[in-house]
Amino acid sequence: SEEELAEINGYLEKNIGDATEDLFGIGEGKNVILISAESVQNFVIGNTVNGEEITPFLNELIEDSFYFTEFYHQTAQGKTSDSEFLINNSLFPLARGAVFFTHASNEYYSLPEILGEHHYYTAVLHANNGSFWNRDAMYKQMGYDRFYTEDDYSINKENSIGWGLKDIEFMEQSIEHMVQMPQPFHVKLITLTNHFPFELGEKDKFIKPFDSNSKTLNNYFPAVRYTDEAIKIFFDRLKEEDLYDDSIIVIYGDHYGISSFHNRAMGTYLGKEVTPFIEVQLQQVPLIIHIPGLSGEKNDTVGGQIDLRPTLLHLLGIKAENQVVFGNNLFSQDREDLVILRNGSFITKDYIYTDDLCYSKDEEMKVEKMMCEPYFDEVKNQLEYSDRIIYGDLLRFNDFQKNE
Ligand code: GP9
Ligand code: MN
Repeated sequence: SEEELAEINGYLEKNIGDATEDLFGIGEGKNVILISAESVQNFVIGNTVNGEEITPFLNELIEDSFYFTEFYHQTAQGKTSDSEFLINNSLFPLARGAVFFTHASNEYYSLPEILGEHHYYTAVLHANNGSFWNRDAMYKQMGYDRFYTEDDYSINKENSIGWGLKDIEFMEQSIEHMVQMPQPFHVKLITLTNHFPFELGEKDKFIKPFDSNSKTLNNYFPAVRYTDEAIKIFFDRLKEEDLYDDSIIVIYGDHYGISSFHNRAMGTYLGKEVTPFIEVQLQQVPLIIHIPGLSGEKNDTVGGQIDLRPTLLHLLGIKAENQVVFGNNLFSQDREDLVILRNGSFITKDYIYTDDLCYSKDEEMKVEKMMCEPYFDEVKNQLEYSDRIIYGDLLRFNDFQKNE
């Protein structure tokens, strides 16, 4: 009901961070390009396998970008679609099922809709079937102008592998679509090659696989390396088409690629046992925000996908005061470092809570549960309030939110 939404709003207002002026509006009016990097986890960044870099391009890009060193995915069973939901709405996905399927006819006030109000042309590019994850329905509901699906790409045996069109081909063909778009545009490109089971043709393996008893983990590395190359080519093509200077480019991982099923092999790679404490940290995905002309910096705030929308709106100079959102601007100095994973595990500046145990990040060991307790209510409230919004379709009562 309306009262319910008012209660949730009252709660959220207390939690709104400052209004830091730092970087506010720095990207105003620029194209906003999101790259959803399939299954790319943060542990590959700056790392090597068999002595070879896994993400040479991203490593170089980070040097003149804002790179968030501790950023978590918050997805559940809805995988990629959950990450899209988090980023567009700054709400939590559901604990079970995929909200893209179960609540596609809800009222939302999504990122594409907001950008549309600011005269952006908005589109998603993804060379898969348009109805996968119910995207065609949900994208309409979230206000995208256009969804480029597999029907908009030329796909054949030679240029595809595994799930479909190879990332390099996808990037090249996507640029052809982008040059046709009115500007400013907001696009999201969703890569696909680095998807389980990480299949790759021999000539696309730019680095050698890992050697362990997990074929999945072994093949993960060359597959990530391939996606890194595709992103590099995308940047080259952006520059050639004169789209680079007027764009903000954001690269993030959608969710983990290596499940806990492969913990043994992962432990061999990392050189340490994958305990529940390490496993939570393996839920980190890269977040790189590249703004041409700015040098950027490394940022160690503890953030999650739910925070990306407020962060982007901040950079674009779009005020977000009356929005019903659970994330906050990652550039804010006095934001609370707290990330809540969908299973109820959470991460603060100093602690990790998972499986009913509290761990100290500094000491890398279990500590008294009371150290984590101060966060319990907030974690519970946030997940519950977000769920109530979705189950009750509460945003339909929120007609005061549309500012400007
Ligand atoms: C499919 C792609 C991969 O279109 O998004 O889906 P996933 O299994 O990662 O959710
Ligand atoms: Mn995915």
